[in-house]
Amino acid sequence: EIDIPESHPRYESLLTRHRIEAGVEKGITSQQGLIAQGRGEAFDYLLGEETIPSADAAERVAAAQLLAADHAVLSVNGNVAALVPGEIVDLAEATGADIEVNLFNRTRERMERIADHLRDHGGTEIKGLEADGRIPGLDHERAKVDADGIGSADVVLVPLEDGDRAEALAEMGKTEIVIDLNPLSRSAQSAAVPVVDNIIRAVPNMTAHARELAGAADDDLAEIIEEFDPEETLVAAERAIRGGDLDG
Ligand code: PTJ
Repeated sequence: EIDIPESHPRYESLLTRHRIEAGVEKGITSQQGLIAQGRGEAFDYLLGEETIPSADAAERVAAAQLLAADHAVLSVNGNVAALVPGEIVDLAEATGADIEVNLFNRTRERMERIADHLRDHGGTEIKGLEADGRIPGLDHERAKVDADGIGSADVVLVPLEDGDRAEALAEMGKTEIVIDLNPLSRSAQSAAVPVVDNIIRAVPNMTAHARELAGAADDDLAEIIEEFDPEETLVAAERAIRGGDLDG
């Protein structure tokens, strides 16, 4: 990677930026991914660049959802692949979820590069290239999914997702876990489990929660899921952003 002193006050933010840049250079991340990252950073700055308690709680619920699912899928786009490739593979292993490459700006070349990149980080079966399923209500390219992946999943993790697709997936009846630093985004608003945190922190923390919950009984997972209120989480995140109340 690059040489940023760990003592630098914006160490994590600079490292993240560098990973996105390297992703663009490798043909993994789209140019629009740079803009998306900038948008995310602004919210992260306001959140204090830390996992607020309400986000940690949502990450635990997300882990419970993934463990309780019949068929969970982790959706990976160009930003996710650049920022947390190995961490996504770890989360898939900890929860038994599938990994599917699913792009907003879909090109065959980028699909393949991302799948290769995930395999370089330990991923084995990477879905997304079949594209034999469709999300209703979206235009052709943006609707493509694997029939035996997102197409038949009951729970999907869609980090940094575009609002239209997040809404369309929710309308298909899928339980949607969204990671998005903007609590006002349509993606976060349409999620069953909105996680308002940087994906860099969110994914490893979900894995830690999944490992801790691995032996939990079905009833206990169901209770964790049942008690969660997505609206409350969004309100807490917005309060933290507006007021700097990090206990939000
Ligand atoms: O690789 P592709 O073609 O699938 O394209 C991926 C992007 C992200 C470019 C595409 O889906 C897009 O344009 O997304 P948006 O509409 O910019 O939405 C991305 C959301 O993710 C925004 O609300 C950002 O605030 C948020 N975000 C950006 N970086 C992070 C983030 N959330 C969490 N962690 C981040 N590091």
